[in-house]
Amino acid sequence: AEAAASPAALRFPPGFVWGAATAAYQVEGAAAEDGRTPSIWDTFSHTPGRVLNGDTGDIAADHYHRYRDDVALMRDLNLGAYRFSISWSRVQPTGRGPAVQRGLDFYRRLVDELLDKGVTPVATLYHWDLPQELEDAGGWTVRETPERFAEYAEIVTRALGDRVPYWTTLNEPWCSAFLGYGSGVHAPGRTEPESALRAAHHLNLAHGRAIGVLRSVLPATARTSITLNLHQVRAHSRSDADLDAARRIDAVGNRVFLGPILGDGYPEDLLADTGHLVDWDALVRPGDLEEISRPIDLLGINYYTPTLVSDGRESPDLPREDGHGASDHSPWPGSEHVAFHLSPGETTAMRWAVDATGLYDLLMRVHREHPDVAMMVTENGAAYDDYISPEGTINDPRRIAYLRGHLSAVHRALADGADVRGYFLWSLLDNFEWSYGYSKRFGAVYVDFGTQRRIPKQSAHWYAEVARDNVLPDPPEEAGRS
Ligand code: GBH
Repeated sequence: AEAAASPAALRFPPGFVWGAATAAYQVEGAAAEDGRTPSIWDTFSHTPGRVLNGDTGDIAADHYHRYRDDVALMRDLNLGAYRFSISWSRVQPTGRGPAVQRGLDFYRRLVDELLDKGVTPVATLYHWDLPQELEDAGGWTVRETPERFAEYAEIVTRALGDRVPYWTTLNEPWCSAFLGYGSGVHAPGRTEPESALRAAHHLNLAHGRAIGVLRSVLPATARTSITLNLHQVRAHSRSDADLDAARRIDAVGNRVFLGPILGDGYPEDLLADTGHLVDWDALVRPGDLEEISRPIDLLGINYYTPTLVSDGRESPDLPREDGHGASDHSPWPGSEHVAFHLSPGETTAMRWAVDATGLYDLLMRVHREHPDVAMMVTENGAAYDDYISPEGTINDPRRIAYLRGHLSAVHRALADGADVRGYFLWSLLDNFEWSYGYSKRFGAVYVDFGTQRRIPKQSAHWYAEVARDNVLPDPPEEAGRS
């Protein structure tokens, strides 16, 4: 087969999970319904100047009211799984105490609907929307928050744990800690290097404590995980200075989470790079590392673009950090003397370079360093300037090419031994893209935010065939059939 004249269609392993993902604040809307109170993202988006065009998640894609239609769409698109997140302040408006049943009921109905349509629910407990009351009490910089998170995890898993087979504690704690408390381009918009590092540790602790809760509440068959936005860090040259810049970003971008979660503790070089900013000995208490390293069943990985760095300070060819509000504050505490570069190749509407080798390299790196860790690609996708054609279709060949390239990278990693269990396209729907508001469309399904009408893009139809056949077909030019 390896000597075939034209590239063979790429078949995925039996049982490979094909899904699409969203997050509560990005799609639900219904911001003040059924007892929900503001999260840090409600406060942030309602603060002038924080989000492009003053957009908020008040209505978003109105998924809270349209989940039935959206699940029907998932079934029509042959999705095997739906990754969604739960809004903490919908379930526990103050972040403390008993649950609001009306809030929990939304997720009960959603899960019922998914199971009824044969779509596997994959739940994330926290995708960045901390109850504002907990932020007012110190947010992720204080040790109370991991305690509250463990209680919240218990409420949610007691309510839904018998019917949801996959659970993720946190989505991208790097963003919560370093964009939320470091560069301030995400909620709560704080720019305090020490707080960012404290937040990172407390997010790790929240994860570990929640894993303890999940393991005691959930049936043995349930799979637990955390999702990280691992950075595929590349040095701009082989100079010692540039290689060390890559090491520094790998430390505060990746190993700050991978180390403690996978049982190796905080890396020595991270402690050395950041020791002048935070007192690690006081921050990390006895027993913390044991909690954080509780075994997980899967490591979720979100990947969009590689991270190209050199030693230096100026990053002239990149948009200033991640977000609309350009920040003078670094999301890389202790590693400020690093310049970021645009990787070669074409870019998406986010001005992120399209480079699927980054995904391959990332999966293989985790596989090499932790051969026993099973992985799931929990987000991958691209924003483009989609528009409705006169025929009423949305033709997005560049998104199809992006998905094809990245899925071949996953296939190649599988062939080279990486244990990848599934793939979730970001996103099912166009949605509230954080500090970019509604200006960036990541959806496989187009959303007209005026009417809330959904129109599957060409990429959605393409992905539906991949999911149905468990095969990545040849590209049209090389398919050998006209
Ligand atoms: C994910 O975040 C989110 O989980 C999802 O909600 C979001 O909609 C989606 O991706 C698309 O953005 O600070 O210099 O490292 C991805 C967030 C974006 C964070 C790229 C790191 C790089 C800029 N990542 N960003 S930098």
